Amino acid sequence: MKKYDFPKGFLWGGATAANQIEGGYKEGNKGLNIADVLPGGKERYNILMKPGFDFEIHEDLFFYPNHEAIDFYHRYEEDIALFAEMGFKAFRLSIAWTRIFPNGDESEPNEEGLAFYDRVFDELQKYGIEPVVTISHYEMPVHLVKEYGGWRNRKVVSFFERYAKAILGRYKDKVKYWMTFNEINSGLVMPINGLGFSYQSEEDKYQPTFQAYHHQLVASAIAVKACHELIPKSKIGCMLLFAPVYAYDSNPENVMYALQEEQLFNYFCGDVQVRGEYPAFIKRYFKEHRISLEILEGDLDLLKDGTVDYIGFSYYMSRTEKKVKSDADSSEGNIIGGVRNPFLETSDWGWEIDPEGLRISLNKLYDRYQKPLFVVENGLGAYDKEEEDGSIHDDYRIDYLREHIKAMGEAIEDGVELMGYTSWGCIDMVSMSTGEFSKRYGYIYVDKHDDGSGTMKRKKKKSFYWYKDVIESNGEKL
Ligand code: BGP
Repeated sequence: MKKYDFPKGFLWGGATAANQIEGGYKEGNKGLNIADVLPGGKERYNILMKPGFDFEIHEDLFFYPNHEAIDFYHRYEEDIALFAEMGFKAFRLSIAWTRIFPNGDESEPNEEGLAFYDRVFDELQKYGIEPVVTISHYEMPVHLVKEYGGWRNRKVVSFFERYAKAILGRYKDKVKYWMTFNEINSGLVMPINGLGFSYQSEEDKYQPTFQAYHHQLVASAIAVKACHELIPKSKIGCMLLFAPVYAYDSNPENVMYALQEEQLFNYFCGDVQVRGEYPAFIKRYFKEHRISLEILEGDLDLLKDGTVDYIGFSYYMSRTEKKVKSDADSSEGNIIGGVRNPFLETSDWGWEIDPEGLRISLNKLYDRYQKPLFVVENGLGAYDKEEEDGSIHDDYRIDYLREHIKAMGEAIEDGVELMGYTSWGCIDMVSMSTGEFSKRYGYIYVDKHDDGSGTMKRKKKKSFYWYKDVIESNGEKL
């Protein structure tokens, strides 16, 4: 097999988010966040994708998988020891905003929450694992959603600033790699997670959404600036959900449509965060949809001063588009839409599997921005089966990851500057879109099930040993 030349110091590791692993949803004075009020199962997907959710907890109707998650809150030592055994160089995690500011609008941070992440970072340091911290990963305080209307409200910028500065200052000697908002562009399809509000009508897709984005982009720039000031040796990135858009065929109408979808979904936020200004293409879109942003004095300077050092992105799938679609074309399950690509197979949840698309994404992003890239999420959600002897042979996961790692190796040969790879869900956890435990990504199995039962016991899958070899050989042994 061809051997790839990954750079020295490449950050191999795994990625998680606080709300999907920690549990302890009321411990240590933690407040409620969006993920805490999302039920598991079928309801969840509808809530994320459809208008009209009310952000209340209905204890009698639903099961809330994030409340316990996989109990990382109490088991982080055991989990980090397992990551160290695999040889992780980096571990991506997020800080739960509501552990630090339970309601989001307090004036002082919550010491118990701060102390928890001190313990986690110290544990990582013990093994020489670099934390890669997402400041906000789909976990806005519910209070900010209900009382302020999420990111639509300008006041949230200051609340976020207080939160970001509190953690940047506190962990300045422990954390070098940061990212502001997880998959910031995903708010265009899942506004609840990303922007902290639920569409009540089609119209909400335009003016309110982009005003909320303006606030969030300003908040991101403030955090980037603060990070540079407080931690001079740090690197702070944006984090995009990147799914390269292919035209369905060579019909120029479809090519143009695919290009526009790519501009809006893949590049709108990144252009602001990387280049420090709104891209030219968005002006026409704003005009056509009667969007007029309220921009305060100084905002545009802030955007210029708060550009990121690297581009973190998640990659799970590509997307294929044509201008006129029928229901029969639909790529059902491909979470960000598009039409079915006849050349690709899909995961059990309908996500199209496309390793070459990762090489394409890396080339597109590097061509556009010439900044270091970091693949901070990628992986296969699959059902795992425990054999009678308790072992788990997840060869399908190994195949998926191998092909994607090869694609990164090819992109590096293409000239792309790549900092690292933290595959998603290095340990099984709650799925973001389904709220299920049975959609598993991990190298480490967790005995926890969709009905909430299970011992929480951790177990190494076959992929655990495979990934350990990959890291040990710096990507030579695939
Ligand atoms: C990304 C999110 C993660 C995550 C992953 C897999 O969009 O940043 O939070 O969970 O997707 O998605 P899922 O859990 O729905 O399979």
